[in-house]
Amino acid sequence: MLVPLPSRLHERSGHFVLAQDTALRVMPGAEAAADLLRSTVSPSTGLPLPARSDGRITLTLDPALSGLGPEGYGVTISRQAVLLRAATPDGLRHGVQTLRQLLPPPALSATPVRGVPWELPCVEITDRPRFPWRGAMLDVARHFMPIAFLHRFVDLLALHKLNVLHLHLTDDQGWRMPVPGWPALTATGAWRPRSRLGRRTGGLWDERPHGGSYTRAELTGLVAHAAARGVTVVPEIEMPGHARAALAAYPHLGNDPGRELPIWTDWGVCDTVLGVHDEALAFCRDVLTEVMDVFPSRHVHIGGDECPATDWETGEQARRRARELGLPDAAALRGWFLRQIADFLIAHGRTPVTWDEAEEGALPPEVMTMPWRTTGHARAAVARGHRVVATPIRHTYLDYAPTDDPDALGHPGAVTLQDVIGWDPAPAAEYGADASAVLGAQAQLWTELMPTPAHVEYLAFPRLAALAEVAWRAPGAVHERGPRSFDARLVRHGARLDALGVHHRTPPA
Ligand code: TNX
Repeated sequence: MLVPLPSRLHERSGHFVLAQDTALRVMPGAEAAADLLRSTVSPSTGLPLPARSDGRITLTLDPALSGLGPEGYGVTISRQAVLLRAATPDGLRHGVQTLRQLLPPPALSATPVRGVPWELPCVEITDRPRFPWRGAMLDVARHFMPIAFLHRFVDLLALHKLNVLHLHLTDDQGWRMPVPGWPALTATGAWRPRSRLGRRTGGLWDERPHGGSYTRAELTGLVAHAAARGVTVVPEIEMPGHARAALAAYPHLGNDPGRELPIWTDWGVCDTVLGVHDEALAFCRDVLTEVMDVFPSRHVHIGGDECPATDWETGEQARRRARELGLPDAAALRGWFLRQIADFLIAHGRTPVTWDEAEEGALPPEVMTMPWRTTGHARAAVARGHRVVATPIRHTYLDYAPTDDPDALGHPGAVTLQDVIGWDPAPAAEYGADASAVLGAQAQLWTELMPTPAHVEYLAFPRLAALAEVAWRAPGAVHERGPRSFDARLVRHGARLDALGVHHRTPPA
């Protein structure tokens, strides 16, 4: 039934029936959860669910449940009453998502549905997540995604009890966030004249200009929408590589003062990277100052991956900088650059995050790492004292095709549903006493091959539901068979995704 699978679930016979006069008994501190329940369930069911002191659905904060951690909750449904309890508002929110999933799937529809008996099965649930970080990264740089879709995507994350939306806001092909004092970032850097269509090998181009950027108000609105659903928006600004859009807007931030380069229209790893002079670092600090103002998230991602040293090896300024710093070679400038920026964020009370290659440059242990290559890179980062969120390409890159079919959407080299659901983000046998350094797991949706929200949804689901499950469920639950197996629960979950209008794949039975 539920996705992700709860830690403890007892099914009883009978149902609690919701009717026009069913009311919510909302105890102090549970108001936000009650609003979330009403705003998601009333449009489809037509049930007003008013707050009343004699309501039969009780939502209450209960410190007795603090043993379940900051996100745990309990749900008890009998024929007469529903009780949702948690020690925290976040726990209550997860309980609300459980109630939404326990209702018949049409309850998830955005528009009124008639003729469905709105009943909840009698159950006793005690639930808590395995990991505190359960995320999805969405790349809005390669293809711009409308703000309305980001709201919808947050709603979908919350339904799966995922609690982090990692927004990849800048890359070679587009810059999506306005920064005061740097207007060309979005005026110039948000637009490209054409886009490669599909994979690099295809040789096809979409000749339409593509682009877009968010306003500050849209981004703060997204942060608030997400917070009301227990989701933190973690922003990412890529540096010093994957920065061609910024360089197209402000060529003097690069390594050759005389060079003007257009925004990149291809996919892959771009040779042009930020300069290492004071202006380039000041620019990054300026951008991150605005980022910290818009995004309250403790974690701020600064990229750090795929940064070729060609520009620095050939650039006079960069070579001089490397010499002055006593670095062994120009490539070592990456670690130095990221260290300057990481120190800046740490001084402002934030936790920097980088992709794994970056951290080879001896970053301080405060820097959190996303090891995206192999499990070996994850273990190496942990051994160096970093905390990590597991993001291995083989299990979490949902921009790879879901099957080996050569016509399947996504990069070749399938990441199948089984690759996701059969994965343990922190196997005890590998990490031993270090397992607590693994904060969680996250899916990646790089959008080179996803020009529209529909493409994103299709590659995300149902594999993102599987990711949500491995990040939430207790490790022992991998072996659930029968009606509680993931495959069995996915059948009903597909009906939920249908009710939500999500473009999703239906794996063959
Ligand atoms: C590698 S993973 C990248 C991205 C691409 C992705 C495509 C990582 C940190 N960098 O720039 O979009 O591969 O799968």
